[in-house]
Amino acid sequence: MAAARDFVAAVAELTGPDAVVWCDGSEAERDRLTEELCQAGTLIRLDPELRPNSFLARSDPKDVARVESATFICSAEESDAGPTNNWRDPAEMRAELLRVFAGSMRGRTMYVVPFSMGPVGGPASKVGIEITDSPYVVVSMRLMTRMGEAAMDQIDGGAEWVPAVHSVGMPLVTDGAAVLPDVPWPCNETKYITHFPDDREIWSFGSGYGGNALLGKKCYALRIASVLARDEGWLAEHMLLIRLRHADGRQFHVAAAFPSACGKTNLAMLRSVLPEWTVTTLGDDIVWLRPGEDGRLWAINPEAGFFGVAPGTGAGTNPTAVDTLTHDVIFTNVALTDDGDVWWEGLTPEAPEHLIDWVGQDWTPEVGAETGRPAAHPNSRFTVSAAQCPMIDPDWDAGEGVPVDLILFGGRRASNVPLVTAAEDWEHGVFFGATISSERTAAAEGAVGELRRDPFAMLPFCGYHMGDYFGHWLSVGERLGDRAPRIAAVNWFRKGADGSFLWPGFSENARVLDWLLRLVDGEVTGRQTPLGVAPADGELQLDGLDLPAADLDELHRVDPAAWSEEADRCAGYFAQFGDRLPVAMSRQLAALRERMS
Ligand code: GTP
Ligand code: SPV
Ligand code: MN
Repeated sequence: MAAARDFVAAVAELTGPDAVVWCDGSEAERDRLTEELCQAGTLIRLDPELRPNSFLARSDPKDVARVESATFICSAEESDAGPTNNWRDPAEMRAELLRVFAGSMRGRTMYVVPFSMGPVGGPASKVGIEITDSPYVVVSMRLMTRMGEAAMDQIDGGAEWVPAVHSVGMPLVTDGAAVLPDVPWPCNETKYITHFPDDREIWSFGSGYGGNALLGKKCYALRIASVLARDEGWLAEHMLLIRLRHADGRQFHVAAAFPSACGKTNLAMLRSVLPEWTVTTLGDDIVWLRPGEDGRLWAINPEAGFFGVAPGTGAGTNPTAVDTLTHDVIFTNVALTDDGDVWWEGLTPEAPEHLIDWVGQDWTPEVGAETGRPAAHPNSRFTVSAAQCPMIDPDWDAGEGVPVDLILFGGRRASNVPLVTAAEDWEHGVFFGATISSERTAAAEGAVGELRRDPFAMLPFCGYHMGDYFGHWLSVGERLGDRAPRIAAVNWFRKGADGSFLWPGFSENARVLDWLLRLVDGEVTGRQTPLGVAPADGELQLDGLDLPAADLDELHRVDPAAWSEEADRCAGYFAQFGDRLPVAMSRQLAALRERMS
């Protein structure tokens, strides 16, 4: 407790805010902050009838996504960050942070935000304190985590906590004591999203957006937590989590790792086209998994809300998300309608006749067509409490979590990767995870569409050496033995010769889950392919689906020549891990090569 207060005092001393406010997480506090944010022009209150208690924020156009190039893992040894992370010497980074944070909150209020990842006091939960000069971050953290007094009580009661310091990096008082005007979305060209895994500490400077600023999410629940998980024998993963109940009473839990903007929120809110299955949502982005006393792998969602991609979310693709967003939502970088509501590409088939786009300019479908500018930024997002999702699972808040039966890995692959392949065993499944590649999306800066390797969908989120991380997955599997969940690879994004998706996706994905769960239960056996186990003829339930036989063949096709090239690329990728690549992964790669020849 003293440590927490000393830490807050030290950060205040360094950053020089006008005031320090300890947040209690109350509704009154939220109302006060949103009112202030509206006054400041950061938030626009949406029409209270159409979208009660909801707001629109427009970020600085230079602060719209995670900045992977400015994300650092500052472990004592460079080799512990590994070749897939940016590393900085911790002492050098601390010196740089002292420099940029010095006076960075002048003229602003510093908020102290205690939060719990996982239900407060739960056996797998962890606490932290985010210190921030962004009230937008405070109201977002209130939706995304269990924030406020109850979390602080845990810290006061002696729970280990992670300090997480955040500044938008735009003081309102200069070194020469001149007072500057504020802007709706303060940020800084210089950005540092830094992690000190040895000290379990997070410092983030210069951005107010998403995972750069809501430090409980990627920084804590993935980068720092993956290190804790390595040391303590569990897994911190970029996964969704759902429960599927069969009409006959059986139930299963499925976790799935897909890269950013590759369909986790959609699958998390799956409305099954197969009437025998009912899905409920447990989480859409992060899952903490630990071997339980019964030898099974138990999962919790450490978050309390959804920070979901808006574009592409509509009644046809994700009706549950649409129904979740009817009130108490913070939208960021979507378009504003003339009646004070929001819109984004894909919300409805046709755009309204007039909008204010995400940069605050007039937008019409004609302007959009002429300029190619979307009305909503491709990485525009909604922030909303999970509790108001109409299909949230009754146990989503349960501290002990749920036992996992099936783990999926997937990415966006226009070619080569079949619709579904089950792994032979855990080691083969770890190889699936280690070899995920995906076309880049707008969730991070960089060229959209470019194919990149994204092992376990954790490339931007693993807090230590990726080779060691593969090894850690293998060791967890050894511990679970025959109680380990089944693992499978899926790809909803394979395209035909005309460039359109072959698989209808969305609610139809239930057909793939149905086959996999029947495989888990021994009802079907599948057929062997050079990649693993695929549905045998007739096993995939396709009734009611208008899918040409040729498309189905293409969805399942395994092209040996293309896969030999995949294997070469994979070998090139694995080479960077040197002797920290587990032998099991080289063995799996060699086996794949042999099956392709
Ligand atoms: P992060 O929040 O960034 O980690 O991503 P996420 O994986 O939760 O992303 P989300 O579910 O919001 O993915 C959004 C994008 O995936 C949208 O463009 C959707 O249209 C697309 N998408 C989701 N499911 C499917 C599917 O089954 N088929 C196709 N073709 N697209 C899909
Ligand atoms: C992702 O990019 O995977 C997200 C959004 O879930 S952010 O929180 O910004 O990282
Ligand atoms: Mn994510």
